[in-house]
Amino acid sequence: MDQRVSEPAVRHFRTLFISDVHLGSKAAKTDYLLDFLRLHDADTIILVGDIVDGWRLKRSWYWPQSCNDVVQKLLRKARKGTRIIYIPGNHDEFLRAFPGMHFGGIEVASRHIHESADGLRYLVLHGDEFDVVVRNARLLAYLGDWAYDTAIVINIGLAAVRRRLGMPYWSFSAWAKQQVKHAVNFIGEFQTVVAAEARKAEADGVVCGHIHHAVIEDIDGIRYMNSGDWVESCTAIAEHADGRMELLTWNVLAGAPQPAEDSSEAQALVGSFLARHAA
Ligand SMILES: [Mn+2]
Repeated sequence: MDQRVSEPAVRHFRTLFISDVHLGSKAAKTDYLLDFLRLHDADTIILVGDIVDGWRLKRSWYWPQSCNDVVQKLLRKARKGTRIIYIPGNHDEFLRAFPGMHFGGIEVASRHIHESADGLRYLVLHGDEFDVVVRNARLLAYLGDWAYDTAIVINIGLAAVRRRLGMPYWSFSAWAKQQVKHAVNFIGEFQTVVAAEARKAEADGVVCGHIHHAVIEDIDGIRYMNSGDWVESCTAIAEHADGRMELLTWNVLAGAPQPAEDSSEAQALVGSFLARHAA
């Protein structure tokens, strides 16, 4: 598993999409992500949600040095000129209260339109807002567009109420993944719904996360890309200089061990956020 080879070169991309790291969860593969971030660079890095697992942290604090190292690595890239956009997911929804905000050079946005080098428009979002649609796909298809849009608004509203009451976000996808028999069907439904949303936004494609299932494929003429996760699969979507998209998997540690970075900045940033907003 731990195969170290001689120092590999840093790969540079136009864009990197990373999602579902779940920092603060013991399952987060932070050592693999650190290794990946050290050996991969980009003009723009888009964090597609669930980077920090705020709900897990609220239940019990788990924040080892490697979590600070990941935050520090990203802040350093931002300082060196990488544009970093953070699209919150349901596990880091405390950031959703701050669209348009910048912290440490990182921009927070609820959604983003990414224009690729080959002139295509990609809608970038986390994807949890479609849980309710996937769950009730058949009913909503029957009731039509109005019910579909209303269901999404109600889902967002309910999430806000649960948040105010200190209740965790109820994730349909997490529940559905436990129901193994339904999981394959669920992934297909989710992909279809997200692709339809991209078409509504007049985009050529979509980049999302949330369901921890990395893939690049065409769905009904829409390029559907899911950047996967760093809990199990250790995947990212990379855009080459010419706009070509590639799914990267980083499940072998390649880099040499490195000293821990100065984490005071990362610690202060995360600490102040959680103190104010996840208390
Ligand atoms: Mn999610």
